[in-house]
Amino acid sequence: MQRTLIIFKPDTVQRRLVGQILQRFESKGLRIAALKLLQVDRPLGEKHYAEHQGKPFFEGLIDFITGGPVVVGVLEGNEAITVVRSMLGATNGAAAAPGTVRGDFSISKQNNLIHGSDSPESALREIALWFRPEEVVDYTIDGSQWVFG
Ligand code: DGI
Repeated sequence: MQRTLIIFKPDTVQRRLVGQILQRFESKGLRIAALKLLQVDRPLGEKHYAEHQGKPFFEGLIDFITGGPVVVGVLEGNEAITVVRSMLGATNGAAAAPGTVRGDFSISKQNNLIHGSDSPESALREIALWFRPEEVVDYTIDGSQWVFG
């Protein structure tokens, strides 16, 4: 069982697509371990995207992620990191395959709706950045043996 961080970026909230996309993750079998809506400030945005500091799109990316509230969550399941990344599709929505979240709902490189952690190390770092330990909840969903096998 693995945990991953997801962010419904400001474009998802503004376009009122949070419920529709969250539904995809739940239908896949992922369990919501944490979920909250918040306004991101620049220091938090810069920490989250620290690996992109210095790149030409960095300031625009921070303007974007702080441009309206986000919904951030932790999803848990078998190979959750890879499963979420493959459900999201390629970074550039214009190139993402149909059937993926970005392929179905985004036509932009920057406004690509959802962030998903890209490795176990990133997931640990990002979950600790966005959530206090007590905000990530351990519980069992009845019948989950039918989902996780
Ligand atoms: O892990 P991803 O979100 O798929 O992609 P990433 O970690 O390489 O980049 C983080 C975000 O930065 C991405 O979701 C959108 C933005 N980004 C990445 N490359 C570019 C970009 N934005 C612009 N405008 N141009 C880029 O080349």
